[in-house]
Amino acid sequence: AEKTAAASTAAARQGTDSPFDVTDSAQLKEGILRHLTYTLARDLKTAQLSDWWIATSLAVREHILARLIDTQGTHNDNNVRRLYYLSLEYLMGRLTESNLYNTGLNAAARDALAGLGIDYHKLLDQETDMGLGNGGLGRLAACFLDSLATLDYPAIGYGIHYEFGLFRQEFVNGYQVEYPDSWMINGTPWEVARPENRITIPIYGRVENVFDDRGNCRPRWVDTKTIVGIPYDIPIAGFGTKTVNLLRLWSSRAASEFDLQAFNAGGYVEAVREKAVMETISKVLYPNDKTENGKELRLIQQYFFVACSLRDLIRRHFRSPENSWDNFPAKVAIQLNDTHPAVAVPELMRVLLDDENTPWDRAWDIVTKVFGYTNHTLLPEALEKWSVALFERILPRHLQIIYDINTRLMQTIEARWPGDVEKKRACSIIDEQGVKSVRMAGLSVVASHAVNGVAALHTDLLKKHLFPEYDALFPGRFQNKTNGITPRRWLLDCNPRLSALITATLGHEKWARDLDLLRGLEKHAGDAAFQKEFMAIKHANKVDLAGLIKTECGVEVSPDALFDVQIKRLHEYKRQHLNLLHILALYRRLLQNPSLDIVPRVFVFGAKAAPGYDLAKNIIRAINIIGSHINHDPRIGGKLKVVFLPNYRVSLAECIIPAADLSEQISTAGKEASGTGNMKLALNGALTIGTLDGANVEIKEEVGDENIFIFGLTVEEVEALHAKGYRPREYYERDEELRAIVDWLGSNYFTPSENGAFALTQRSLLDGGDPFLVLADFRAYSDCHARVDKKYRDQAAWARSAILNTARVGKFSSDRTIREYAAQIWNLPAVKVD
Ligand code: B1N
Repeated sequence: AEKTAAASTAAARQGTDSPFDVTDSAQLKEGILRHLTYTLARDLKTAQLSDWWIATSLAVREHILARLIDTQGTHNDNNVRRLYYLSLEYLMGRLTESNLYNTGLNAAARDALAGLGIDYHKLLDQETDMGLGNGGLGRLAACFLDSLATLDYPAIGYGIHYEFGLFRQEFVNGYQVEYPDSWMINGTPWEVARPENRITIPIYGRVENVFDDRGNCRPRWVDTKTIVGIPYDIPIAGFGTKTVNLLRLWSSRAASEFDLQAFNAGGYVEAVREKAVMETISKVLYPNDKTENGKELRLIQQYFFVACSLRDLIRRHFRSPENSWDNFPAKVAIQLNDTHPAVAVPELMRVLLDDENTPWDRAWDIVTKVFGYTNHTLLPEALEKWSVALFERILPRHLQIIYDINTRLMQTIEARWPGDVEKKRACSIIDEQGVKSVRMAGLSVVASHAVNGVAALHTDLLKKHLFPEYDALFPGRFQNKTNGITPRRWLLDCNPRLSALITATLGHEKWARDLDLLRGLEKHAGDAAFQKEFMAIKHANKVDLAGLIKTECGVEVSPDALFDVQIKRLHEYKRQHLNLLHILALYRRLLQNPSLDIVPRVFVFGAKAAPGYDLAKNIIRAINIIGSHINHDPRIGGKLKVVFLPNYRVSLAECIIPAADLSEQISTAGKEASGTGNMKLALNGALTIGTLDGANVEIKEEVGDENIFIFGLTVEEVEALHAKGYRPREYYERDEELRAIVDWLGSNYFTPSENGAFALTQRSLLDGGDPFLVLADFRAYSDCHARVDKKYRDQAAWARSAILNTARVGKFSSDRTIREYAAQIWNLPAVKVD
């Protein structure tokens, strides 16, 4: 996107305010050239754009690393309390642009590059997304890191340095095809390897009972194999502050001693094979969003990064001579991002009990003081369970400890509800039904002093349906922390035109650190001139997106049409197929009445399906094939276009979101824990069409009923319908149009040479029982879209609502979310770095 003059001025102003030690573009230019020559060994004539990207990143990195050293020095010298965020996923996206904005060096970099004859946007486009996450959960972790640094909270993120992030998606004949994501192929200028901080951890083996010098029988974990973790550090620079925190990602290696042993035994080939197995651990991110498959490698990944991280943070703690286990809970807060890192609980217990000889009660007291747990979903298929047999083979000592935790838990339950077997069954960490397994959610709740949901509705349902017994047992432990998004990446960086208008209108750019200040735009919402400017910016963003659609999909779309956007993982509960049914209905209405007057629409989809999720993949194919059919039908005069942008990812979201008119948030009520795309789209002036689900409920409260399109069954109505017995065929038979389009979908009309191409999707709606109530909500959804259509024709009314969306969603800044975690869960003071 071309930057407007106003945006450049704003950027220039930021440049002068930079808290970093770079003063001007000349200094930056010198750094870029120095790295090009002395780091990359390139001369100006042969340097490729990717070389310039690396050189530019390294030139900026110097200043960030200087601040990183200052920040860590301040934190260490003052022995501050720190947050350690454990997450199996970090969906960082590109780093260069956000680092330029956060350091205030973007204007200087733009100038420096212009002086070198390099196109700034093309240079930034060289960067492959750091896509080490599946979706909302991983992106939330990335937004949290940005807010933690911006608000000067001492924090370290820990995770895995996956060699391959989430797969790259292409479409072939409408089918999703997956390719490995070689995100490091162009280089990784933002990370620093720290082999000197490597950590060695045991795995497998067995537990032996040995007698200590007092005759006590003590368990000892023996005959283990060894994994080495090498940390890679990524600096996290706050916006408009000197704080630079750390994201530390572990890469797995084999231990060299191990090689040698096997080698001496004559097993050279065997040793090399084992080495490869160890290096497999950090190879690839599991691409499943919400289906746990119980794979051994996944449990090893979880244990590997958690064990390395705990040893690392314990080492940090004991680096200060005044520290001991006594003040460990005063200095350490650990947050579990879902149950994926929950092995941290038995691992910290093991360290305390076995390595440190701590008595059980004291060890448990320390554990329950440091851990907090965030739950991100109620979907039963996402709740992690590990078979006891698998757990025992990989982590025999940890399994014993889990049993010991459970025995004490059962005693607590017995004391509270004497003789109540049902309560014991509900609360037990060991699931005895079917294959005996360890329930990681139960383990996480019991071991944490705070458990939180990610939106008000989700937290209520968590207490009411998932954990009612735990809620009764541990009053006050459950809290809500409504998700948020960083306003830096999701407005300032991705939408420079709108950012410039906001800055010019408010007269300052403080809004990027205090998003509630956007309320200052409210008074301009009814102003015709302001509305025109706001809509002109939306239009310009749509022109840009139309260009991208043309290159990516080969489809011509008009920026004057309504851009109707659904971007998120493909999942049955998110109901992309409800959107598809509406598209089919509009198409059919147009075929039956070609002069039908509807607002021209461009339907934009972006979504990856888990590789083994057949229904999700079938829905993708249906949208692709039906979309292409509609796009090529001359009878409808271009009134409908359907595009599915391939390889949806953070950097693509940054192009789509500023150009969206309408935001589709249409999950079955009660199923989407929060959603965060809903927040990003509203912030950029899209109106939401959505159900009363997740954070939509709170978005409605903020923007007001007139500025959002709410439809469909509520949670209570969904529960009642299921209770009385839901029969999708009743809706199908009662509604002529619905019946026609569902039949149409099941016919071979769109795939004349192929029968039953979309049978999977069609069947899920009828014989499959339509578990997510697509047919029940269809009519309300379709009627709601008629209201959207009507409003869009009144451009002044639409503009007013769009402006009010931007003005009123300040609550959804991740800065607010992080302040709440810091105050109510982590008890974490901010620390200014001078
Ligand atoms: O976490 C996001 C929420 O905004 C979304 O509503 C929620 O769906 C998402 C297993 C998950 N919940 N659970 C997962 C991801 C990977 C995996 O292996 C589960 N993701 C969410 C942020 O709170």
